[in-house]
Amino acid sequence: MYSLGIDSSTQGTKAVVYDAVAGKVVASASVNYGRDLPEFSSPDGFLPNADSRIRRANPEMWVRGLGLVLKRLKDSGAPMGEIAAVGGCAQQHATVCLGDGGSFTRVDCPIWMDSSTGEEVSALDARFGNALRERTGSPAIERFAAAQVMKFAREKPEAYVRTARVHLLSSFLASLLAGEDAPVDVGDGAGMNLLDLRSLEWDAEICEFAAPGLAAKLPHIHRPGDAPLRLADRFAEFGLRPGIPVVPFTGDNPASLVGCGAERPGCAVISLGTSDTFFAAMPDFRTDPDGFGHVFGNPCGGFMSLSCFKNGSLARDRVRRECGADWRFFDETAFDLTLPGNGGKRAFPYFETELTPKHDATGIEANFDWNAAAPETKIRAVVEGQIANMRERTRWIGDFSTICVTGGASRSKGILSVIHDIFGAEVKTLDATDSAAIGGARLAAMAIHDDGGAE
Ligand code: XUL
Repeated sequence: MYSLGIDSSTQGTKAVVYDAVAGKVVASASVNYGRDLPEFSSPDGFLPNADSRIRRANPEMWVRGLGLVLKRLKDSGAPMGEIAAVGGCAQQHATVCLGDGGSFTRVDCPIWMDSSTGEEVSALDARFGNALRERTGSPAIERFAAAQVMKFAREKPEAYVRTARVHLLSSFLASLLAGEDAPVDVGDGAGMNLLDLRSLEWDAEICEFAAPGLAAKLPHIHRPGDAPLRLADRFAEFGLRPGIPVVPFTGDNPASLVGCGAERPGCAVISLGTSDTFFAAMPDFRTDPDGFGHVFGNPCGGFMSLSCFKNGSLARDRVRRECGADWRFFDETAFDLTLPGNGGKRAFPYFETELTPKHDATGIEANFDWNAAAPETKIRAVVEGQIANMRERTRWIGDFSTICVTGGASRSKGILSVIHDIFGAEVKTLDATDSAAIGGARLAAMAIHDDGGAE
């Protein structure tokens, strides 16, 4: 008995068919928005904009990504008819606005990379101050729904009024699969600045301050253990069995926590993707005193911590290209040619406005002559800069003797050795790099179990 896990990430959609008993992926497929859906003019998964604070995408691209990945999975001969439940996740914080008939009332949805809501963040801060962190697990954050919807309602009041439902991308995709309005899960829902993490209810006061009538436009909340939805008939087209459980989708980071088997406290996870993230299951509710990190719901119950670094894999790729290096050189050779510590040479890539710490998009900031340095020196300097910054900014989460590293860049022996050196921890990787999709599939497998089947 298999489960299906879907991950709608920044740069594409992935799907895995997972055997939860054997703990392995039996089939997979992927779609890259830049290569496979060029008609959306989003080579990196968002519409290019000269203002690096504005990062938006056409939601139709995510709908097409879902259909295409299922078609590819079916065409690859995956055992679609033996799939007993569906789960999944999406990039966090992207909001999708729907009118009464389900049409989009906003065709340029802000994604997690958007940081154009400085004014709204100041207004939330001025009104709620520290209470926002205490109630929702995070201070006012540019990419979160409260600030994003506040801006939308202010700039496009007529479109906001026509909006009947404000979904996260995760709950929107689950709605498509179920053919009915899906709830927001507590993992992804916590990344909105709207959810009271103690009561697991929408905070009526913050919602109303963000935009008039917002609470009524939000989906209901799915708590760990609530009943799943059911797959809509039209997915029979892909060989799936209508009526199988669909577990409400969560965010890609909460899903990765489960995909790495780190849903119980003990092991931290570093996910190296478009964003680099550091997270761990949290036994108690504790917020970042410096205000950069977040507390999210853990889809398996309780909480998780998370710190997010925006200049992740796209920054590494840009440095690699600027160095004229291939991936083998970037992932391995550069680290064989240099020593840990790099003789004190360190560089920080700020190609996108950074979240942790807050920093404008100024490009490379190095403590040595960047242009004159050898490629291997630049590469180690950037990787050590990224990981040292991560270490400093995640001390509030705690010390861990084991770190599970996932995401595309976890294939890099060089990066893994830097994580080991800087965190002083044992470093583990998964056989598959798709921990977010696997996490969705594992959550679905738990629902088969609850449904009377075997995990
Ligand atoms: C987490 C965050 C990113 C996205 C990437 O808060 O913004 O990690 O989830 O998909």
